[in-house]
Amino acid sequence: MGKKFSKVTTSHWGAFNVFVENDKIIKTEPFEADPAPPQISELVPKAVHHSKRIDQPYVRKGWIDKDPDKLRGDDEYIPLPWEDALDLAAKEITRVKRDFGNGAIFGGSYGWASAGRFHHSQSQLHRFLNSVGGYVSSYASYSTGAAQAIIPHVLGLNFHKITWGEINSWSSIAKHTDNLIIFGGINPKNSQVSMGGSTEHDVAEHFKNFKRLQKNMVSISPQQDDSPKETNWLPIIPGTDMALMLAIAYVLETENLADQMFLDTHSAGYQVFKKYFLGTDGHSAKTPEWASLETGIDASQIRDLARNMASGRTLICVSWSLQRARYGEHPFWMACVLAAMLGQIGLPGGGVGFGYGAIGNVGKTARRMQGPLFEQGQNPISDFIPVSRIADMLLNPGGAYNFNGEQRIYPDIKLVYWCGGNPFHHHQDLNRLISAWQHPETVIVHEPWWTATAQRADIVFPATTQFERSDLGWAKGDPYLFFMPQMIQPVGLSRNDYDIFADLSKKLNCEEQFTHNKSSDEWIRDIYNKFYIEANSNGIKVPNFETLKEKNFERMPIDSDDEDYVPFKNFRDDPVKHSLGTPSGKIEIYSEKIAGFNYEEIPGHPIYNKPLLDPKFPLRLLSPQPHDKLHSQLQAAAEDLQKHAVLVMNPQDAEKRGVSQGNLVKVWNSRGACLASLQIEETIIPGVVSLATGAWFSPSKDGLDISGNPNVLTADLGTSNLGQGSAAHNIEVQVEKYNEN
Ligand SMILES: Nc1nc2c(c(=O)[nH]1)N[C@H]1C(S)=C(S)[C@@H](COP(=O)(O)OP(=O)(O)OC[C@H]3O[C@@H](n4cnc5c(=O)[nH]c(N)nc54)[C@H](O)[C@@H]3O)O[C@H]1N2
Ligand SMILES: Nc1nc2c(c(=O)[nH]1)N[C@H]1C(S)=C(S)[C@@H](COP(=O)(O)OP(=O)(O)OC[C@H]3O[C@@H](n4cnc5c(=O)[nH]c(N)nc54)[C@H](O)[C@@H]3O)O[C@H]1N2
Ligand SMILES: [Mo]
Repeated sequence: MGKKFSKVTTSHWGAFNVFVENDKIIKTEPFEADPAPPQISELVPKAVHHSKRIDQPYVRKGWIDKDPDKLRGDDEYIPLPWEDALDLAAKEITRVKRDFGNGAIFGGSYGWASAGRFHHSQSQLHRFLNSVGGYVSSYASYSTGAAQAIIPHVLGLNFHKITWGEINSWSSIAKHTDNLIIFGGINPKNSQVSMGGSTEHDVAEHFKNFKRLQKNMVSISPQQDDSPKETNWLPIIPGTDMALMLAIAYVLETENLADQMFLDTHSAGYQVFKKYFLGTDGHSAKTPEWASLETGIDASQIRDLARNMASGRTLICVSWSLQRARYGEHPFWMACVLAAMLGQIGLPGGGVGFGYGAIGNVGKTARRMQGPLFEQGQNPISDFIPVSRIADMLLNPGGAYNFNGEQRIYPDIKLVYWCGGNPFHHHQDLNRLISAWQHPETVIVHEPWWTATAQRADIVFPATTQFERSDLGWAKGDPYLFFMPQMIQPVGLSRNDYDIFADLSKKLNCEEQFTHNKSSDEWIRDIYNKFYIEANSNGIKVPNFETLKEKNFERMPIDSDDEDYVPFKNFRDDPVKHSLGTPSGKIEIYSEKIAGFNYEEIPGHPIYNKPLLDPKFPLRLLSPQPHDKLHSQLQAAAEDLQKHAVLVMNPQDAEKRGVSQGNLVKVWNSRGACLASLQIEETIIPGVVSLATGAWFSPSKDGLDISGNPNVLTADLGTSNLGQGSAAHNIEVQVEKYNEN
């Protein structure tokens, strides 16, 4: 490794230049083609060489001593040589397999880990566990659990197919859309991030362009800065978008603005649903006056909004955050209903779009192609849980639960294996997870840093970061290809996830199956070569492996070829020949199937369920994504700069509590408490506070989380019996000034 050099790498943040001196990362600089480069240059070098890196393998003392009084999270760690740690893990996997079967191993291992097509932690773990006979997996994501369940019932398509395929591109919006009606915002800060990276961050640019084009842009959100300043802010009380949408439906119907012809030919069940919002089925009528009381928006503004939406080409954009809350399926379903009522599904720049800006590559036009892929193999175990039911599963082995029309049984998990995620950052109600986490007999974790999850494992394997190994960089929707060169030697005794699993597979007699007798470098070359052949045979010219390695990166000539793609056009043109994959073949405004599940909170059509909040805690807490980090990553360095996370509060609420800018505050409810540093802003509505995710959960002896992780406060309830998605947003809290000592 040369003494001093710089090279480009990519990450979930996109690409950047890395400067190395004497085997240390000294700084990073923006990638030249990125108009809005990520602001992580200070954090990367500090985090990679931080004292919180795990320097070698460890075992938890109480686990090895079989001491039941020592709990995970409150114990010591004993350093172990690699060989001994690997032996321990292999023996434990063998024991659990023999005594309980592979159905007692949970390998869901949700988490973003690092970019890179080969060293993708989850794929590595899944391939390894498949080689040893399988594992209980997890379904869907924390990001879009409810959406993935509801959208196929309504539009007959997998949610990812819509996100990456049936969507208007940014340029199509620029050309055709008059009204951009945005629920939950389109935030350039969120679009900085994408699975595998977005290289040219351009969301903010699109909005400047839309402004020049004089589009009508409305951002309906509890926080003004959820959308670029070019949009008009319509503040709303969180969790009440459904009420607003129903009132829009009411206006469209009663003012003859709904496209009855489109509804007749392309949707099913409108007549039944209509009775609900008109109030002719015994429910109250969903008038603008009714919705005004729920949403905090004037009835006249609701009327104007509905009339505007019916004039010109309208795209309804819904942020993923709306479904990351209790009853989150409804606003997603209802957005499809409104788009059907406007009759613009299948017209350029019209209809509905989910998650623009949520991650950077949504709406981009790079040609869809399969990137370099590391195969995970087949899992012989079919059992799974909806991803965010992890604590329920651990607390209720053998317990029954509902999911999307099925009644399922939670498995009895004896061994949890996590590689590339941080459940003690990402899961809701962390105090509940602490109890649940005591249930398995063994927890094995691979991590580069001593995260709260690593600190709650029995066997801890130190993993390299992406800078300590070579890899391939590619992301869906992005035109770039990267060879991500190894920059520095592994820090401490850390090893690549692949090499750890390769050694374990040797000890478990499945080495051949897991490694195919290849080193990681051979794998990288081979998966690239496969991709190279496929891409070239599809007419996409990509460089060969040696050339890419030499050049470091390449921009593929694949943009713009589906820029003008019109989602659902075929269905619009001929709904019989190109029927949707729903039971009726049409957009299901009423779903017999969902009605047949008999779930009270989600009957056969979308309804408004008032958020159920404990009135003892008067503020509503939002927990959005952090602007300066990817979830909890790089937090080792970030928390050195800022010890407590930041709570955003409206001046009126601050005044009531006698708290001021920069004060340390305690945020609490019946589930837990944390500290935060107060930021007072007019950009958030009164009654609502916002605390971004990303802090490293650090409870003090009395359970107060010093870091400010909102998940000590959030509720661990599924979105509904249908989706069982994570419901992190919109929970109740109280805030007061915190006096240290
Ligand atoms: N309250 C609330 N909670 C939320 C959300 C919310 O909106 N509100 N959002 C949810 C959502 S959408 C998500 S996606 C989750 C995100 O939750 P996670 O994806 O779990 O969060 P990360 O911090 O990205 O965790 C990835 C971990 O992988 C580690 N890692 C990085 N590279 C490697 C590697 O090469 N090998 C190994 N072994 N480990 C590696 C990192 O150090 C880090 O600890 O959070 C969820 N939680
Ligand atoms: N910088 C950065 N970007 C990220 C990530 C990151 O960690 N850091 N994580 C990525 C991941 S994994 C994901 S899944 C996406 C998530 O993308 P989103 O789900 O879009 O993002 P959030 O930040 O959770 O929420 C966006 C905003 O929604 C608003 N909101 C919350 N509840 C409601 C409601 O009931 N009604 C309305 N109208 N608005 C509401 C909040 O004010 C919040 O700021 O972000 C991605 N982008
Ligand atoms: Mo996510």
